[in-house]
Amino acid sequence: MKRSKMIRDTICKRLQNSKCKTVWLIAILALVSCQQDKVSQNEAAKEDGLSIRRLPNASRPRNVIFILSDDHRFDFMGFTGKVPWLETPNLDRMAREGAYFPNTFVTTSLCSPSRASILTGLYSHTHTVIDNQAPAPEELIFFPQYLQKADYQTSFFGKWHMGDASAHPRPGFDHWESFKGQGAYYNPTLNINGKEVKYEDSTYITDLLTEHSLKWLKKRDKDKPFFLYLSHKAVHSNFLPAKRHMGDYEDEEIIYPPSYNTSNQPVKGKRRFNAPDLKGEASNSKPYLQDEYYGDGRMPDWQKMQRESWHGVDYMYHGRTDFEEFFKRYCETLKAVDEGVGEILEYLDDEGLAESTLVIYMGDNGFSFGEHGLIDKRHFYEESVKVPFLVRCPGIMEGGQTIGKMIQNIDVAPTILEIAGIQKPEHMQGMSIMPILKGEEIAWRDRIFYEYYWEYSYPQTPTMHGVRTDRYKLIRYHGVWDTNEFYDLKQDPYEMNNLTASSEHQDQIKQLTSEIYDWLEETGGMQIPLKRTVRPHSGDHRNRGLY
Ligand SMILES: [Ca+2]
Repeated sequence: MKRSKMIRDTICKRLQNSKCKTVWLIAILALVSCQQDKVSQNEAAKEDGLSIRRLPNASRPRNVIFILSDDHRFDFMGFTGKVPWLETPNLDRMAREGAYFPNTFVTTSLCSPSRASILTGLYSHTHTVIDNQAPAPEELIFFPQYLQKADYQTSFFGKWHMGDASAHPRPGFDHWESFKGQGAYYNPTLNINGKEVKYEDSTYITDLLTEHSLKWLKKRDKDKPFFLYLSHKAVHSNFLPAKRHMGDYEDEEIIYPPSYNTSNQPVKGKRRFNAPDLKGEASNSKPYLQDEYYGDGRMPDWQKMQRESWHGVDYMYHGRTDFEEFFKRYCETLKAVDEGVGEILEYLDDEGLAESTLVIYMGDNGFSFGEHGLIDKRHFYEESVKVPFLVRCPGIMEGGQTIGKMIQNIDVAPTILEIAGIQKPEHMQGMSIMPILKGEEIAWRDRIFYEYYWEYSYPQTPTMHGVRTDRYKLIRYHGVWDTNEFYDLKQDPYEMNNLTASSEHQDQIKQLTSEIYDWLEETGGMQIPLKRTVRPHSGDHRNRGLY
């Protein structure tokens, strides 16, 4: 109903401006006559949604290559210096020749919801993909569908991961290569345009996807612009590097985040797994005692509980994984992704396509490596919600830029459509960053909003809504008896001093709370999309194996 209402509102809005009355009359008649017929209504909406409008004065449409990695956090790149020994020469090159956006946020830090937001330009409560299992609703329009209308040749390579069950081709792509769900690092099976192909002999997925992307680029119709969506499985756990990179970082030293060592009291009766001799900043701080660090107005209890679960350092993956091993394998797994980026940039150089091709490198969500004693994503802390975002297009922008503006995954679709000369469809909730890339002064958002919805399979992290300005962050939990969080990121970049009970910040907390509700009301988010449970409690050791 909500989705139908949104599409209806969009059509009504457009009616006021449209010059093409006949088309709109047909759209109205179609809409009125099938009010009771959901299928036909969706068809009408689809027809409406797919009529593109060209931007006035658009320059020649550029080619676009969008490279998405999985669970790559924003600061694990060589040039940021975060991990001193991590080398990513090709991502560094993108930053040097293009722009780096250190304040890029996802609207929901989870694979499928974020992927759906990238592809639709919509918040999770609007596209309703809120977990990693349920398939995307059929009426969603993916932005490459508009590109096809604009005569682009389009292709998809890699991880789709909206709905676990199928790798079949999705709308918007002339050429399709994908796999089911999470896929496999070694010897994968690809669905290539509807046909399954099995690879053997230690074929490594990252290399395979890069190789096939280049093959498609070489065979493309050179008279048409192209759009390539390369969606890596890497660097999702369980991390498996390419054989040539395995062990490269074995002897390096891990630097633990200051908030790693928040508790020395494991859950009663449970063996403590990762209790290392802490190094770096963490070694100077004593472990916080449970009673001093967690509880009312301090750190939320769910955080303490999660420390000792599938997604926490004290019982990670139910005790099957060692933290240091985990950290190093992640960094090694990233190397093949970086090499693939290099091969693609090299191809563009060799073919004289660098000037006319926009290349974006992005992650679908961030990842915690021990901050707050957590691993994984889902929550609204910085390392979970921020993703790498690099963009290069020498034809339209200066290189070597670091741009601090807050951008989001919902901005990808409007941006790519603009560079293709297509006006942003009115239902899209993101904004094109093209003016920013060109150095134009425009009005831009000064805060971002966040949402995450509790999952049956990983019940450690509660439903939450949040808002972040350039200095403050408010996190509000829903459906759980726990403390909210409020941080001054300037004073407290590691988010360890919860100010939710601070008297001097109460007015600000009230104001930001009100802004969260304004956002939800304005964007149709005042209800939680509910999905059928399709899996047992896989990530929950307290209810293991139960359905
Ligand atoms: Ca992910």
